[in-house]
Amino acid sequence: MTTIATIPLSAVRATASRTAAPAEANWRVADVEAHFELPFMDLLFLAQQVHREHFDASAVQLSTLLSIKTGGCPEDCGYCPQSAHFDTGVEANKLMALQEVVDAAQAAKAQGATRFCMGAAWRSPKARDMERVSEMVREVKALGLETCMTLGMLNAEQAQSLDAAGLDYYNHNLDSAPEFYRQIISTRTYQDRLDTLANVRQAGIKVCSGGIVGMGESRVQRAGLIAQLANLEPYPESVPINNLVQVTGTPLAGTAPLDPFEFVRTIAVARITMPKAMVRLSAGREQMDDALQALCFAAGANSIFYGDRLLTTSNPQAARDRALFDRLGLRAMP
Ligand code: SAM
Ligand code: DTB
Ligand code: SF4
Repeated sequence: MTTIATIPLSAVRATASRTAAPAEANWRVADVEAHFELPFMDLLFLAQQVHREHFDASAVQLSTLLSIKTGGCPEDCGYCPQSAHFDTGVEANKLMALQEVVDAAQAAKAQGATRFCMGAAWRSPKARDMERVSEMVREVKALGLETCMTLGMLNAEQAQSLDAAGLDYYNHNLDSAPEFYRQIISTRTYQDRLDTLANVRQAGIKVCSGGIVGMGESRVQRAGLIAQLANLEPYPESVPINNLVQVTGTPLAGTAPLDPFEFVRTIAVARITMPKAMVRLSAGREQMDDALQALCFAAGANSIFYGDRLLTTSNPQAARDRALFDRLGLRAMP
């Protein structure tokens, strides 16, 4: 078994103290896996140390999600209730009106969110969509909120126009290790995802990229996902770790659930390998009890989706989250 003495602590230290654009970022999958293999308490201790070097361990960033265009997506992502390939009962809607989006953002701000993430079930935005989503960015930003969008694949020009509109973050997940990816999605490649992330980075927008666990992947494949993210140069500013929300009708419904401690390990390893990133405890929180969420925060998660809906599935009520924060002495990050 790996012990705290045998893992490459020098690598952890080097990573913990580096700046945003590390020339030395080169996590081997085996080194990441060695962290997963640590005794649970040692892994949590390491993750806490790295977390406390860069953050107030009791401050958590609050992002609210809004689905601005739901369902009818041409992609076949095996986890997703919004794919037109699967019968999940999610209706296909058109792009939401600007005022509806602004109203939702205002409500999110009133609840205490600092970032507003707008998601569309597109393969990629069409030219006619770009002006409308850019307007949404400008108006939401004018409310004093950070803005994030997730609209599918972007080319360089689209990324530049979102940057010009003032977009702060673009979310585009790698989702899984490259070796596992083709079992989950056939309509776009891993390289397509990397190209979108490069276009976003090049345009000067901050990168939000993470993945989903609990899809039947192996531990090495979870390590493979984290290594891919950590080796991006620089690694993403924001890293959502989603636990698969199983939706009836999707091919992944019925997958054996992940051991909750393995989910916590994934958070800890993300924290250790991407020390300055916001690591978001993302989808799947509604299915977790308070004690498991507390362990995720202890492992270095410092961001959540806040508000009673994710995109099409439910998320804990804001009041439940506020009560949990009170019990744990957590504070919303300003
Ligand atoms: N269509 C865009 C795309 O795929 O890039 C943006 C929206 S898509 C729903 C955003 C992300 O949500 C996916 O990359 C995936 O990581 C996550 N997601 C979707 N369905 C999920 C589920 N059932 N459980 C957990 N995460 C999910
Ligand atoms: C991310 O990594 N998770 C969010 C956000 N980015 C867009 C989406 C979770 C979706 C969960 C399934 C649903 O509600 O449809
Ligand atoms: Fe479409 Fe995004 Fe869902 Fe894939 S994850 S089916 S691209 S909405």
